[in-house]
Amino acid sequence: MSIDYSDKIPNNVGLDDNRRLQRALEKWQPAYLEWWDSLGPAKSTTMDVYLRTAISVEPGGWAHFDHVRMPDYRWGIFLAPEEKDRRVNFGRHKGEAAWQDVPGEYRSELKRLIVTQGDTEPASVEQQRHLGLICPSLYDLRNLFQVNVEEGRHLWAMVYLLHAHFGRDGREEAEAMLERHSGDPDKPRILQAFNEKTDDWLAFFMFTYFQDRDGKYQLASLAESGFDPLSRTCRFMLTEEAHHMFVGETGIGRIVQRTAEIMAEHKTDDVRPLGVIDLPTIQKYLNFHYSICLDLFGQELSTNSANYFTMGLKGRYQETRIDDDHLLADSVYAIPEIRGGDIASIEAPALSSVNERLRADYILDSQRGVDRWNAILEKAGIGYRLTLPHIAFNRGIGVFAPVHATPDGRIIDDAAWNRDREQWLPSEGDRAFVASLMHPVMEAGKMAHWIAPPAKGINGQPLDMEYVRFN
Ligand code: BYC
Ligand code: FE
Ligand code: FE
Repeated sequence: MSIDYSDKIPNNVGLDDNRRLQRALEKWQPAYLEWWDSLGPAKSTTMDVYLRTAISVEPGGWAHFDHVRMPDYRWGIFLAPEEKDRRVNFGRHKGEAAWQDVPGEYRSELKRLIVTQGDTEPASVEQQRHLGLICPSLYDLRNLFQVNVEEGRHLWAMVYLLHAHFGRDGREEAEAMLERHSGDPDKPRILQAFNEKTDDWLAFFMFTYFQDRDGKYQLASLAESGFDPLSRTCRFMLTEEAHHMFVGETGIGRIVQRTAEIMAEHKTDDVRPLGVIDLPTIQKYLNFHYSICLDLFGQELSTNSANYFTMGLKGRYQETRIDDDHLLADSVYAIPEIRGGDIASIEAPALSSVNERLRADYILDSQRGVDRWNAILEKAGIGYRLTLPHIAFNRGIGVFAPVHATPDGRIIDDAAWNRDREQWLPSEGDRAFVASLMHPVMEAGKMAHWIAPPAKGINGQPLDMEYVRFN
């Protein structure tokens, strides 16, 4: 199905035939644009950016590349194609036809899931607002804006569901999405990781590697939903998520590569005076971003998530490929607990542990990129290795929240934590050092000194193409 960009709101949901919904969304649109102007990418209004836009939602057929004036970008509403005879695939309603309308008895749970998901999208744009001013290259600037416009569209996707299916409450929730702001002391974003600062490009790449990957796992679980419009929306969003994680993985890979080259060339670990980011600082950023993202999966034992599962609203990762009864009535799952100052494991009802299971899937996936970064170090003959810290390290949600643990998983007391935390998490000095490297590089084909060039350009274009033009 192709998408008509002459519409005020490009869409494949038949907005033209639904005047009420169209009017509601057209009313929300100016507030959105005002938000984008004031809290979206800073100073981007004079730029033409080589962006990928969706022109069709069919698999493989939707990517169109062109220079777009940032203020002319058109956010639209796209759902993945309808799957014929789709069913609810898990929980109490397993086997029933998937719902096209919100089941009345699950209205508030569904709304909460959609609001929580929606809230993260504009939050990330706010967190990344100033990065364009200090971009390491036009290639990277373009990638930042690509991520930002897609996160903006993800907000549109959730706002569409709220307007189309939740009446007056939905409209109020849609407005509130633009009223909460990342880091706002009075009206913060819902999930803590979306209130943290993302002030430099090392943080940005860690964000897109780790935090967008939480997006992948949460969206994949929501894509299993028995509420079909949510499933279809999330399935389309997932096609965009891959690029966000690519930006993160290759971004960190390029930083690691540059540092490794300088270390090998000068035969030293002391690379800060040589203008690149030392590996221990990269490890500290990794520790921070990974640990705050583990919190995004919620508590190990969660009645909320058990209910979402039983109700058929939110499944497990790739639910339909799992070989079990999809009811989880009697099965168990191992979850961590603290026993006598040590970390142990107990069996818990699998139904209450779906948050923990999703976190475990996420951890496995997170390791893959770390292995690839280490392969870069190995190839350069550098002995240092990056690692994911222990699951107990620096946690704010769940069983580990009340304790302190080292990156290798030893429980320690407050005094030890306060003494050593700056060895494990970025200190103000570390952040100031990274910030000192962040000078904008805006000449086509040029790269900041602290990062290697990417292996190839966007969409088969040369690296020295003008990915962003200035008017
Ligand atoms: N921060 O029952 P529990 C993305 C609260 S990222 C603050 O364990 P539950 C993106 C919780 O609300 C994907 N509070 O948790 C990435 C509950 O409160 P009540 C975003 C937290 O309900 C990059 C209480 O603690 N999508 O798309 O299972 C760029 C008990 O918790 C946190 C989603 O998250 C936290 N981290 O919640 C752009 C999907 N964790 O009931 C975009 C939608 C828990 O005591 N959300 N709490 O008042 C959900 O599926 C679930 O709500 C959660 C876990 C995964 C967040
Ligand atoms: Fe998103
Ligand atoms: Fe994303």
